[in-house]
Amino acid sequence: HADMRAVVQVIGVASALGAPGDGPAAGPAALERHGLLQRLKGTGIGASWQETLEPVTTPPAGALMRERLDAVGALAQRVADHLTALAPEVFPLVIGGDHAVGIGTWRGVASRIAPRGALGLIWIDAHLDSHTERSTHSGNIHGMPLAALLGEGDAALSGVAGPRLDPANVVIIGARAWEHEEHERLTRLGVQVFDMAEVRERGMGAVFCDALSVVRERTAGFGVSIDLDALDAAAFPAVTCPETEGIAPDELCAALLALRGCGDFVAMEIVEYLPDRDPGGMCADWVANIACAALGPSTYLLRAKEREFGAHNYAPL
Ligand code: 6HN
Ligand code: MN
Ligand code: MN
Ligand code: MN
Repeated sequence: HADMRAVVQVIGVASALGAPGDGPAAGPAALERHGLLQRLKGTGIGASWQETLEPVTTPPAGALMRERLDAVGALAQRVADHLTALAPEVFPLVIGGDHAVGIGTWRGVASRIAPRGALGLIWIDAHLDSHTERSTHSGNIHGMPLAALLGEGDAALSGVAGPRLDPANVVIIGARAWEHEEHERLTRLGVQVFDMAEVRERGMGAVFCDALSVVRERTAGFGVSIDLDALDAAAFPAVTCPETEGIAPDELCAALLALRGCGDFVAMEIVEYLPDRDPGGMCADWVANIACAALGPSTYLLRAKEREFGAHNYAPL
């Protein structure tokens, strides 16, 4: 089924291990049913649904933090290994699941490009996701993945194989709800945060352009992690932790079009889709719009892929 020559390969991670409820585990299957892959192919790119990974063990509700950290860490390691094993020319699109899957995604992607250099990352989120198991208020591990990627917190998460992110190569866009400990951590580490006040003041396009220069400056490639709760809760209610006053979905899509010109854009992740809160499929349509905005064809990307596959051995057009 998986077309090995497809450039974009979708990897679902049907996990809610990091979330307070089990809803996000149903995200990949719901988006697949709603036609995400067909929408991607409809833009003219080669795309296939490569695999959907699931947790091997799911601790019961109310399990101890130790048990939950180990379960999330084990899944993250499997996601990282899975991405590392993909052919080098593949562009992975990871579909969550809650945002804790990002620990696996970005350690795996960083390993893939390590021979060429460091990874940059744009983290689009209403939250900062920079707690550790010691600073968390809620106890939910999806509030911790960015800290873990930066090397902070329990070894089950921060010790997943692969290079740590360098804080200088990471930016957050759209933040508007955080606890002081995670904000202090990011300030200490020097991660640049374009919060929602700045997005409103300067516009999403201008902020995204600045974010791109930061994550591309000292790196061999960069990725984009989209937590759908970055979007305004009124327009996109289908997430676990909805927050008002967020980014408008069409505003996000418009900004993401800039990615089509970036030959060093190496992976994307879309997480926290909650099908239970999307009975009409309106939010699933937005998810497809977002993926297509970022991954649709560009002359730059197609030429780069042609160089790798040979102009006539490459399946997209
Ligand atoms: N997410 N800061 C809050 C917490 O529970 O630690 C919210 C985390 C939300 C995480 O949506 O990916
Ligand atoms: Mn969030
Ligand atoms: Mn609190
Ligand atoms: Mn998040």
